[in-house]
Amino acid sequence: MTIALATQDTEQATSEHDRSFREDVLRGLALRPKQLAPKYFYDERGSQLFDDICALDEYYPYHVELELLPTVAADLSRFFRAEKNDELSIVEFGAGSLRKITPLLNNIDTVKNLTAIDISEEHLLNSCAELRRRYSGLDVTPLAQDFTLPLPLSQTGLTRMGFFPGSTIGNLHRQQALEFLHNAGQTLGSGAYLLIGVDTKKPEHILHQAYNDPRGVTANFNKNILTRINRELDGDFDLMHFGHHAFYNKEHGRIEMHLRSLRAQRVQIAAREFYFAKGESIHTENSYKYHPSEFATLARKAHWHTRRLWMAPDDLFAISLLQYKPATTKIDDR
Ligand code: AVJ
Repeated sequence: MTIALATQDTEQATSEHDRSFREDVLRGLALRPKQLAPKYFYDERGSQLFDDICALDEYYPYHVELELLPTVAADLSRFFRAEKNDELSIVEFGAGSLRKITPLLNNIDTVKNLTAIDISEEHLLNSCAELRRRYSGLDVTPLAQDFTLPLPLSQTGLTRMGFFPGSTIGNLHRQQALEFLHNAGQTLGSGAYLLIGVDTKKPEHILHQAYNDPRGVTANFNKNILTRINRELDGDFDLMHFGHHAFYNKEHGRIEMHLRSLRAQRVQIAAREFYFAKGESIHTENSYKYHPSEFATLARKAHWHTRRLWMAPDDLFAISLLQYKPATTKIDDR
């Protein structure tokens, strides 16, 4: 029953999504510097390319977090038992291929239901179907939408835990991250938990390699957004004349990805024309890196308190368990 309802919701979200894609692309390419939102990477092909990135040795955030998760899950199982929260409802933000939920489900036997939110509908529905086959007692609800939007969650009476792995929060700049944390708190409710994976600051060459793999998978992932614009918005980008450019911006503590115009050129999109100077770039993604203490301070500003912190070997990645305790009075909010 939940499944039928969720399907209706996703159909609505999809047409809205198509409209905003067109508007966002036209608006973003009219800005200086030109920019596109990273959520638009994830059409069917883009989601596949992201999975290919995760298979690369250079892309450490995926492997390192996945290796840390069984330990986290075993600790969590004990933690929730001690807190007397017997049954758990998990909401995964930006669920993608749903590979990271497995260690949690295998180690915590009190998870009753899972709401999986992801913008890539096909990909999400396939992953949810597979999960249902593997965990027959689990109630799985897909929601195909932008995970930063408010969620229509039904009351369950269970303890809620948001799950936001992969350092996807790194795509958001500080203000957006605060907004996300605030909204997640409002949706999940007072006392709820959020298990969040956050990539750390580290020697630059490690970061550089992760976003400049020698096989060019990341470059293809980046350029796929142009292919998508060509197909869905009647564009005529020539992929030969754009280059992948990713670097660590130390001042802002983030990896930036750009698509750089390799020559002066004009591009048509939805019957409009856009001019690119040689060397001009489209900023397609930020991936912020946080020291664990930096992240705890940010979360605290949105009333999320750090209850546990797990660090991967060499501090390559961090996973935090936060708890939402919104201030009840203004005096509290210092
Ligand atoms: C899925 C947003 C966490 O920022 O590392 C991977 C996306 N971009 N390689 C990241 C990505 C280039 C990834 N996130």
